[in-house]
Amino acid sequence: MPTSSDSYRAQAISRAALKFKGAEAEADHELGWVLSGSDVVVEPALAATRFYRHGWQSWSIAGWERLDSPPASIAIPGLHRQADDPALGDRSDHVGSWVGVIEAEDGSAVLLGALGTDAWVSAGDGTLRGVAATEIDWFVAVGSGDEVLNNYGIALAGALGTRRSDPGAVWCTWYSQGRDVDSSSISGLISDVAKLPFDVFLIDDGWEKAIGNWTPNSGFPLGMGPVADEIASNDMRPGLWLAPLAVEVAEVESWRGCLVEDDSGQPVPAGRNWGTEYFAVDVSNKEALHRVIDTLESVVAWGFTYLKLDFLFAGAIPGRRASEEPREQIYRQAFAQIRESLGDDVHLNACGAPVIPSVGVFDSIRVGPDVAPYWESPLYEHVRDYSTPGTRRAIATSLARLWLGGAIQVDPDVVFFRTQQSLLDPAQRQTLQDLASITGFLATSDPPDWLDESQTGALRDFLSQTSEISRLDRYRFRIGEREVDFEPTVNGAFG
Ligand code: 9PG
Repeated sequence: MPTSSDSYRAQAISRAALKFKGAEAEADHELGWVLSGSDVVVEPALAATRFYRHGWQSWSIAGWERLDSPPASIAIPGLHRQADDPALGDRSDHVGSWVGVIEAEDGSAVLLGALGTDAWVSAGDGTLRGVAATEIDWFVAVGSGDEVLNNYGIALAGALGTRRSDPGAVWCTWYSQGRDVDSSSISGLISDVAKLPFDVFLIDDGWEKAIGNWTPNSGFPLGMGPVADEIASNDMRPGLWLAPLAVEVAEVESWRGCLVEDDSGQPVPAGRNWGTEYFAVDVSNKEALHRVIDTLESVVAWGFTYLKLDFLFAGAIPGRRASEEPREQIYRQAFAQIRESLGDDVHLNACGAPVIPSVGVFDSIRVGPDVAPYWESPLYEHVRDYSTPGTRRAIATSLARLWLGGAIQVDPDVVFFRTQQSLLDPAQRQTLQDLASITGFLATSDPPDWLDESQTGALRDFLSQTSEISRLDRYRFRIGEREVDFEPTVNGAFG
């Protein structure tokens, strides 16, 4: 995917038309300017009408919102905590995590983005304000909205490092098997999937004893090692899902003293899933971090070298920890240490993860909520929980985060070819497949025996695609001979 977007470059406003306030220092950057400070303001002479909002973690909203209407918000307060940064839950202004862009009707835009962690950017009265927990560097750029975002991605890679790596084609159990996995069903799937050109066979949620107890349950009586061997002997890379920082109620006792707490010393609930409330491992606590590292090292020793690490935002929720350092800094340092222990050959895929703190440590990151074998859930109408699965919003969010590709491989989640157990129509399936082609991250969960001959053919073509891809504007792309327009998908996706 080209990251340059010369074909729709807007008039860049000049440095003279920008005012910087609150910065301790200012320097030139190849692609803009760098300010240092913990509370900085950029005042462009720009009649902005749109704000690029960037949500905190993989499942949070990302996209362009109109400045003259209130930002999309989560209707049920309790749901906010696993949908976006809990610290921003009561904000009603236009605010996003780490980065914000304001854009005028003619396409001219100004970006303010953190080159560090623990930071927010808000828009008000034609200005951008960045607030951070400590003094950090901020990147400022002018140009078209998409151009400044791409440049921010490049600047981020420079500041935080990049480990962008494409894992090849991934077959994942989740979107067809759910948690219903065991060694015999997996065995059948391995031999079927191996007949197609997949590189990674990923066992998602369902193999573990409990969230917080990362040992195999009774569905895997011989343990996970033999399963990894079976995957490897079928010429695929063994992949495993874990939520290493989440702890369900029944496991809290075993993690006593190792969890993020509130001011009264009680573990802070990070969210609700698996029919239980779950809590968060304090990775600034040495004992806790070592326990997480031991778990991940055992998994690698079993033979799994592609790890989908999920519900990672739990590691960065607000609360009391062993260290008083800012929470995202703690998260980032912990994963730097985890990376160091596991080595460079293990592919770490981040999911439900605070985005910018994951850059430079993870190889790839989920950039939207879960897809689902339906376009939009009827429940969504009432609940407005943007983190809930649904293909339309997954596409809209991932598309709005393509610029991250300059710093980390983006993962838009799996695509569907099946019609069995799916409500997606052909055009919806194609739109999802097109987005995956653009990101280069190719994954599915369709069991080969759910596909008819033509669907299998389409999956094969998808996995061996070589089409030239170029971006025409914010929503339109050319894929080979076809022109693809995501605007109808994105428009109203968060309404
Ligand atoms: C396994 C799944 C899959 C999936 C992940 C994650 O409540 N929530 O907001 C919520 C969001 C996503 C989610 C589960 C719950 O799915 O994204 O790919 O691995 O966990 O349990």
